[in-house]
Amino acid sequence: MDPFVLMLDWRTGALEPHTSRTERHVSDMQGAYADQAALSQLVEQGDPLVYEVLQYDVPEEVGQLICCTTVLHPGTVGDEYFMTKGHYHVVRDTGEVYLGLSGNGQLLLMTEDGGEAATPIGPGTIAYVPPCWAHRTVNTGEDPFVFFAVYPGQAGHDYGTIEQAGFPKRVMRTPPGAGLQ
Ligand code: PAN
Ligand code: ZN
Repeated sequence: MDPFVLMLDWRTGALEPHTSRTERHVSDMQGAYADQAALSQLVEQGDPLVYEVLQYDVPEEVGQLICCTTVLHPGTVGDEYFMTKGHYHVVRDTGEVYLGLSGNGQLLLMTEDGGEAATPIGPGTIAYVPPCWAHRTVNTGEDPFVFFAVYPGQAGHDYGTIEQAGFPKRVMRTPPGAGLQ
């Protein structure tokens, strides 16, 4: 593998060049949100894009580092903010670094033995995901939430464990009018 450079647009998350672009629409998120009826309705109303990941692929091997950006769009399913699927790394003892670029969100973390954590991420925030911690991001703002991530080449993504167990916390918008008398 030869050295290379990538150009990152901090506002939009555009990464050039990239070798893969993964889109996740509402229909790809079955079971993730509390409000199943709201999810079905959104799918029928045009199945909006929830997030996209731009990545520059390198060999999925020990020693390599994978660089990618995520653009998590603003929106809700019912009152639950748009979020990523969330995953453990298949190779559990691999960490990750997230760098917030634009917009605002939350990083939710958990371990298989009951550990829980959450941290806000905004422009300039560097969040460290230690080995063995599952991670999911949530867009709590009104603009796209954009962040850059670097993780070990051999890590792999285990989505199934999260699809079964979910995360202990859901991040909900306060419904309009709630709390007003
Ligand atoms: C990130 C995530 C990305 C999309 O690059 O893969 O934000 O989230 P999901 O993979 O949970 O759909 C990362 O943590 N890579 O390891
Ligand atoms: Zn990860």
